Amino acid sequence: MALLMFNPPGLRGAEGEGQATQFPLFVSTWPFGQPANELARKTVERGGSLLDGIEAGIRLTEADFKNLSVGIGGLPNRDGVVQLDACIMVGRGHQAGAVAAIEGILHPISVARKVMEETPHVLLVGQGAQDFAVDQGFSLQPLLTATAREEWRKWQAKQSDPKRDLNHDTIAMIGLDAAGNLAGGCSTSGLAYKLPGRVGDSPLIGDGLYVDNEVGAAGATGVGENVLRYCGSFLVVEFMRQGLHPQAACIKTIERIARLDPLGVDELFINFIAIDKAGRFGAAGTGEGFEYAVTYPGSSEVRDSAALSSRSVGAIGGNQPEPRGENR
Ligand code: SD4
Repeated sequence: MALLMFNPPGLRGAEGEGQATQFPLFVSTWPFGQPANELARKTVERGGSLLDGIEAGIRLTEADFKNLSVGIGGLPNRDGVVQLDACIMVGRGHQAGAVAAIEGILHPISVARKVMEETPHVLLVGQGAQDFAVDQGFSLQPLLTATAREEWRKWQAKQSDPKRDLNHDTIAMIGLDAAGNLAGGCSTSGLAYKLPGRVGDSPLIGDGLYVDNEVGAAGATGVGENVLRYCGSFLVVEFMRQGLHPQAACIKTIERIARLDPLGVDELFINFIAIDKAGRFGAAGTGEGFEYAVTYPGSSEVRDSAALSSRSVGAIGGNQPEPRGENR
């Protein structure tokens, strides 16, 4: 397998750039993570906790109907129903909450937080998740926008595979406060036109998100099937535990997955962000074009991630029937 091409910003990051000098630090996926980060930072500056910041930032993205892959406006499943996935995690106490395939609730990230704080459980799914949300005072509302319905109708007319190339817009956000505590959250409508009930990496602890208060935090975006078969975010954190810079840990995780997976690096379509306890940060994707947002007092910017393949971000993935190529 032909490994690997790195773009220069990625290499520079891996060699030591990417260090917050003030806190809180928030890092999230994609350029739309920047306003989410900035709201998160303001929330903490106004006296909120790190988790309050993560929740507030992700809620901003969930409420943006122009984002076709998170919250309202998210593209629906095969049957035209928007099913959302989210999780939240705090390093201190190693607590987590999540919801998957929840319908009719605008802010799954806040329901995930309620699961963490109000129940002895970690993950609620489907009808049970919705019933819990309603019990907690969340109101039900339609999430399928006219634009998303139109896209779904076009897809129905084509009867193509679940769409995996358009909406790489999941938000994963990770943060570090001045006391050295970490937290994170992740929210998505998942792959467009997925089978009803399909759950990706995003709400699964260790896959779409992982926070370890001794080491760091990581989050993922891309084709969930290619992350959750490898415990992707957990692996990033474990590589940081071994001493790697967050960006090098993201790169090494993708190399590991690309080595094992029949799809190979060009067709995995996965991306990771990471921060460590010292405030260093980085990101890597299989293809070119994955950007991430980094915000801390005095600085807020969108950065290029390292890329391991010259293919652009796009997607198709999942379990493959037969290994292809050498050593697979
Ligand atoms: C999923 N990882 O459900 C999500 C989709 C995504 O950018 O991240 N899109 O597989």
